Order: sequence, then structure tokens, then C-alpha cells
Amino acid sequence: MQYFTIQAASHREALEKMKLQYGDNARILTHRNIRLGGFLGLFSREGVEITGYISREPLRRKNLQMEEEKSKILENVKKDQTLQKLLEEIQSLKKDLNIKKHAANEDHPAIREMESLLKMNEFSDEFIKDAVTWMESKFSLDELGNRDDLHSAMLEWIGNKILIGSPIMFNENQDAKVVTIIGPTGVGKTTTIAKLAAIYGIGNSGINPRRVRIVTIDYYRIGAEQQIKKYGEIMKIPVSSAETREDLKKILALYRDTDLILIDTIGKSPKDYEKLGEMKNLLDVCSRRSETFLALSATTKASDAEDIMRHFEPFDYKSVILTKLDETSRIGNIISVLAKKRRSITYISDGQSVPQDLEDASVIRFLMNLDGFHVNREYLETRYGKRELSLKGIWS
Ligand SMILES: Nc1nc2c(ncn2[C@@H]2O[C@H](COP(=O)(O)OP(=O)(O)OP(=O)(O)O)[C@@H](O)[C@H]2O)c(=O)[nH]1
Ligand SMILES: [Mg+2]
Repeated sequence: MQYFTIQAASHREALEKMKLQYGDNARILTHRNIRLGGFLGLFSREGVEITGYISREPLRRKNLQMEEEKSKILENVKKDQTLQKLLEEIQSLKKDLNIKKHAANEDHPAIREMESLLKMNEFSDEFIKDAVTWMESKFSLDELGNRDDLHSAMLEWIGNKILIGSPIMFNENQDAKVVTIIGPTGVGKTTTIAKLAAIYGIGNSGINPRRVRIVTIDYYRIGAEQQIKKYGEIMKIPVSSAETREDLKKILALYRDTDLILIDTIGKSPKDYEKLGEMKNLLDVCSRRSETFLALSATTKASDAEDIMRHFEPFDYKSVILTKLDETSRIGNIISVLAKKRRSITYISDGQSVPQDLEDASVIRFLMNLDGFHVNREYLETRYGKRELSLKGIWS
């Protein structure tokens, strides 16, 4: 192997000399600082000396590339670490600020006042907790001072949690639409069936009469069949009763060419699993074709409403019909539970009169129903649209 020694004024100059004399294959072994020239140590200059050898293998390009990549990665990692640190600091600052904002807002009288307003409307504890957290993080101290704005914002927050289902749509030129109403005892299922039968079967301004049939599977309770048959007679709408799956199959086939088959069911205690199972077995005959609604009374406690919804879940109901809204002005309970379960409401029943007391559900109707809020009706109407012509409007 050939070795070499090069002296120069600087390291750079030494490298240049090395490259010039020995080419790309020259490799450095040692490097030291020396004194150059002069006489007996006088007049000498500082310089460098490198020693090396001539390699037979050319320097591999790939190695060089890898080295370059490696240093790039290391550089980025360093940069990332700086960024990460910066990010962490920003986050901790933000947290700090939020805690301060929170602490400042927590005891604000406007929030306490809103909390009691929500309680008065019987919203669930869970719902109120969410609402308070939202208010604390959303509003500055200044904003909390403006009660009207706070009420409007709160109503909008509640409104955004209310889901509205689409009303009955007919299967034009196809088999009859089948609509089933299920629910606990005495909530108003039969009355609602009668109202729907009248609205769609008799027709009125704006609605063409449809061919409607009523089926009751409420057969073994004395008086139940008579109740719906009486409505049927008055409205001249045929009412049939089905006791078995075969009965129901036959009736559905018989009325296939009509527009709407309404199925009234037996009121069930949601805890009577055996009877619920029997009914489900019977209704399974039409489950594919039927749109099922759960009737729920507005007077039900939030925790009971949640239980009811859970127990009727196997019926795969599409939406809720809220009944007896006229009997309470506190509907926070129902709004809370429906929001929690992400279920929609399609119709509202607010009285015993057939058919007047049934209307399409609307967000604005629920918001207007809440007690004690400073309502900016105009704002709510721009936000949620004016109440459309309700079913009720057609009859009154
Ligand atoms: N105030 C009020 N009463 C209603 C409403 N809907 C129904 N009712 C009354 O509640 C009572 C029970 O109504 P039904 O329609 O028989 O209830 P149901 O769910 O069919 O009852 P079951 O078949 O026994 O389970 C009747 O007196 C109805 O007039 C409503 O929206 N408001
Ligand atoms: Mg009934």
C-alpha cells in the first residue's frame, strides 16, 4: 500500500493537495498541527500535516448517500424535538388559560341560573352537566353577562340535539305502507292510530284521502277491540284483528293494494319480557315492510323513558311519537333521553281529540315549550325554520 504525508498552511489546503496528487482514492490516517518553515524555530508559521494512504477501493457512493440520509434524519429529529417541546409548552399554556377561564366561569351567577332553569325543565343531570361544561368553555365572563344571548345560545345548543324524523311516506305504486305503533300501556297508541287513520284516510285540504286499513293485535283485552272498532265505524275505515302470525299474514296480503295499513298493538309493560317476546314474534311477520314508531308519554321520567326505549329496542323502531305533551310543560326529560340515545321524534300528540291533536314534530315547537327561557323567536325561526303547516293546522 502506498502512504503519503502532506504539509500545508491549513487543513483545507492539505485536502486540496491530497486530492490533486492522489485523487479520490486517498484516505486520511492522521492529522496534526505543526509549525512550518523558519530557522531554528524562528520565523516559523502554523500549519497542518496529514498522513494517509491510497486505497484500492473507490469510496462507495452508496455509503456517502447513506451518511447524508442519516445526517438529514438526525437533523429532522432535532427539529422535531424542538417543535414537540414548543407544542407541549403551547398546550400547557392553553390548559392553564382554560383552567383559569373555567375557574372564573364556574361560579358565575349566569351559569348557576341556567343550571336551575334546566333543572326546572327536568333535563337529566347528565344533560345539565354537559350543558354547563359547554357554557364554561364557550363563554367569556363578558358574554355571560348578556342573559338574552346566553339563553339564545343555550336554546340553539339544545335545538341541535333534537332529531326530527320524517313523517309517513307512501309507497306509490307499490304494496301498502305498513305502520306499527308500539309502547307501554296507556300512552295513547290507539288514539294516535285513530288520528293517523283520520288524517290520511278522510283527507282534508292539502291531503288527498288514502285507502287506509287498521289492524289491531290488541285482541284479548276486553274493550280494546271495541275502542278502535268504534273509531273505524265513525271514519268508515275497516278494522281487522289478528291473533296469530297467520292472521296477520293474511290481512297484509288482503290489503296489499291499499295505501296504508296501521297496526295498533297491545300496551305492554316494558318489563313484561315474555309478552314483549310474543308480540315481537307476531310482528316479525311484517317487520321487513313496517315502519315502527315507539309511543312515549311526555310525562315519563327520564330514567323510565330510558328503560322503556331500551326494552323496546328489539322492535327496531324508527322514531318516537311523543304523546300527552299537553299534560306537562317540562319536557327536558324526554329531550335528554332522546339526545342520549340519538333517537328522533316524528309526531307530537297533545290532546285527546281525534284527529286535531296530532302534529308533525319540530325543533321549534320543543324549544318554545321550554319554561323560563328568554326566547328570541325570530332568531329561532331563522335557525330552525318556521313551523311548517302542522297536521293540527289542517284541522283546526
Ligand atoms: N291528554 C292527553 N290524553 C291522551 C293523549 N293521547 C291519548 N290520550 C288519552 O290517554 C288514554 C289512553 O289512550 P289510548 O290511546 O287508549 O292508549 P293506548 O296506548 O292505546 O293504551 P293501551 O292500549 O291500554 O296500552 C285515553 O284516555 C286517551 O284519550 C294525549 O296526547 N293527551
Ligand atoms: Mg290501545
